[in-house]
Amino acid sequence: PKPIYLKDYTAPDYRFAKVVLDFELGEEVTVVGNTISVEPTFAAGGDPRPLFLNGDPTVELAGVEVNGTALDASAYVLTKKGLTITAPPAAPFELKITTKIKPQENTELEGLYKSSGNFCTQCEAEGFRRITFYQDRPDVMSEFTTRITADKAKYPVLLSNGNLVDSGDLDGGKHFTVWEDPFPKPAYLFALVAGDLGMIEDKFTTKSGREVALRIYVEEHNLDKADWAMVSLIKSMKWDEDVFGLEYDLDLFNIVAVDDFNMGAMENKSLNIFNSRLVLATPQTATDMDYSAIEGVVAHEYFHNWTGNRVTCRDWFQLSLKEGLTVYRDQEFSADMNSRGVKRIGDVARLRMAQFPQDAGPMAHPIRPESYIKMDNFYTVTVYEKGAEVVRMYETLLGKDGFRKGMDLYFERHDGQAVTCDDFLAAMADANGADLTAFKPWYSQAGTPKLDVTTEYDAAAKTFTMTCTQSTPTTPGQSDKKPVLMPIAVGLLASDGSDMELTLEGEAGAAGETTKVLRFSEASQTFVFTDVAEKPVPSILRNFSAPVRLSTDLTQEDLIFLMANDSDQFNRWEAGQTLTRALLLDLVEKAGKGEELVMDQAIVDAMRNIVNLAKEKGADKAFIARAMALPSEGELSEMVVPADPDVIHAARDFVVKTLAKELKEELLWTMRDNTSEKYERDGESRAARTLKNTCLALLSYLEDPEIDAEAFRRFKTADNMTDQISALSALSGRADCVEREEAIDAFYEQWKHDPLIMNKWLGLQAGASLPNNVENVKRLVDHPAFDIKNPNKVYSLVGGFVGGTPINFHAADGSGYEFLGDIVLKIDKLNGGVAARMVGGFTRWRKYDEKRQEMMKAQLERIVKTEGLSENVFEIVSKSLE
Ligand code: DPP
Ligand code: ZN
Repeated sequence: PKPIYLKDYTAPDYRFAKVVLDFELGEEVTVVGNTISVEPTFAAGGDPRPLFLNGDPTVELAGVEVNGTALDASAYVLTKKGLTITAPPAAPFELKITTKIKPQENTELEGLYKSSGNFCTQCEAEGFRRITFYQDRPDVMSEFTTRITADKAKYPVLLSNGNLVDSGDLDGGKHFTVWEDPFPKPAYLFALVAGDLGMIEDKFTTKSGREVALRIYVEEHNLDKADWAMVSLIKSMKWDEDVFGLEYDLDLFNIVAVDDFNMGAMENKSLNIFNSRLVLATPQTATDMDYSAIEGVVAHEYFHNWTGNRVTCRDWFQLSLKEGLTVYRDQEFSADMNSRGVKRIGDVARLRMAQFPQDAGPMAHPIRPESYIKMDNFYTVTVYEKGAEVVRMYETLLGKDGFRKGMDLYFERHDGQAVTCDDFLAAMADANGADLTAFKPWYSQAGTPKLDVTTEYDAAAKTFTMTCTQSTPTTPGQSDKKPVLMPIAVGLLASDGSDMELTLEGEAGAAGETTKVLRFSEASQTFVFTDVAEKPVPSILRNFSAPVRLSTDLTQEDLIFLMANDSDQFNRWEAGQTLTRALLLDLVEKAGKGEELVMDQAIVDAMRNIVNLAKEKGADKAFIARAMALPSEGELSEMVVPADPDVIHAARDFVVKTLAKELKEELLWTMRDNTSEKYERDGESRAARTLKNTCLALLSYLEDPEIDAEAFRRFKTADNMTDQISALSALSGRADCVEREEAIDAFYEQWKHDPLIMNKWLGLQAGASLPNNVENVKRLVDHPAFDIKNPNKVYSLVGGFVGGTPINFHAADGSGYEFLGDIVLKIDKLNGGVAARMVGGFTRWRKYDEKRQEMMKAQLERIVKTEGLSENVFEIVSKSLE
């Protein structure tokens, strides 16, 4: 397979003004008519230019006509990759392609496929070419009309993008609908659904008075589970008007939930298709985390209507233009709907856990990648989450109003266009008269920048000096890195814990400013604060103002002080993380040498203070729960070379157990004090629930039969999924827990009819730190609750195992590696995209000791040599071996 390069981009020679699709849906064969109004974009005269249409081996070509006349086979060339019309007419013409496809055999779940007996589509990034031959590239935008014909009894609901303009019954028990989408769009936003579905309906009136019908389609038996998605949709529509002035632009907005879906959801114009796990929720079946995810993703896909659909990407290298921006928008939405600080902490924790490792490994790529073999492999945490951080930095640098001005100009300039990340940067810069040249490397450089800050207080001059140094580590194919403009938000704390007013040397200070954003753009730079009355404790990188690895000269004492006093909630959490991370790394080193482990009392005390905050009136319990969570084994393994998962596990386990022992009384008290009689879903109740379950999780480390018995009681009496799964989790992590099996079996019996809950059941067992857990996981592969064709099941069981406790995936005998190697090859035969995500477990093989390296590498080599491997897996594996 050959890579495609950004530097090779050229604009298309042909424009597609209009497309009329005609689907004849069948059980054996589906026939697709595709009539395109083609217009050359080059000047008349000269040699004819070939028209290349992407295709796929699963699509059978049944006819090609130009202006109503069938083309002779000598006038086109058909290959596995597509169809080339060698010498099309020089003037606008009508091209008609007829294809035959078999959606019922489509296990890749890209293009048109079947899920639970219904037809649905997924076309991003390159799925449309699995339906018909087309210029399947986002800079070809077209007006679509779609006619769908199908059996009426089996498929009473027939949907596509835009407005319903015609429908009716046909002979032979069939019926049809015709849909027209007035907004030109790339093929990746095309969607079709045909099925037997129930629907809930609501409406929203936009601020300029358009009445929009909102419909959510689900399988009939799930009709009671769609309300939260509807509430989330309505809140999103309102928020986008209030915050960005962006209104919805059609009279109908549909969401359809399907069980078999590679991604989370898809923003097809006016017909969003969702993985059912991001739509369906009742308190009994979904956790608080599921509710938040639904809220965030419904918003995300809705927000794409402007950032993605109205303004789309010129080419797939620009993916972050829509994804980074839309993730930023959904993060802000969720922050406004919930607790802002806690949301930020969660997002940064995720960035660190998933994106930093990617940026440090063989798959490291800039948020605007330079090449790909399979675009599906670049729907990454880097493009999404780091991309969102980059968008957030504009906001931090330009201010909220400046950012809004930039957004307004972006839409003013580019509505209806397919554009690039450079266009976005230009709109931000031009709207604010700002020079953002030094910001550009964020788009082109991979790797997480390192930021070092040292400080000095001069008591006589009353100055506080910060010296900042930056460097970005070498990443594959990129050794020469430039310094990059990053905003560093800083506060200075006085000895009473209050924020000082800040004046920066050479700058007029705004009165009362207590957080300053430093514009740091050189390799090294010094910033001086003046009129600093006493030696401050600096709070650096407030709200995580840049996605970097920060190191400072803060002492343990400073960190404990910040934990207690920082007005920036993110940095209060961060101080605790920095403190415990240092302790854990120290213990990892000691454990590695076989030395005795001793707990630092200062940290026990600091943790005790955090737990005790829960007693205060108005305590932010969601924050407390967050602050109680220690850096994960995965995060720690990123910081140790070579990483020994057993040693890291032992050190972290020691710390958690010691904390549980030392704080047992406080934890028990807090758990019970936050246990409510009855389930409620308001923010306060959710926060109390999180805190209670965090306490329970810690207490379960005590291996105390009384606590196990209490967890079991909680498991049996829970009136909601959050509590039930938390109690089950507390019971299922240890082999010696007597209630373990009983609880796992009872949960299965209770919920085996619900595939989404079975995902939780599989995931929980897969990630457990039981000795030799790989054997359990192998048994579960053969369990009726598992289905290798369903992405959610694979993500839960295989993903849960690989991403769960590292001691099992990285078991010293290589059994975890062998399991992953075997199952990746099986999945790859069905769905290359899903297999590629799973094989990612091997990408960081160089981080481990020699023996593990050898075993992981052997798996990678075995996989890459396999005949018939998908391009998806080939790309990830070959890059890992480079
Ligand atoms: N549907 C995916 C998302 O919204 C890809 N666009 O991120
Ligand atoms: Zn998206």
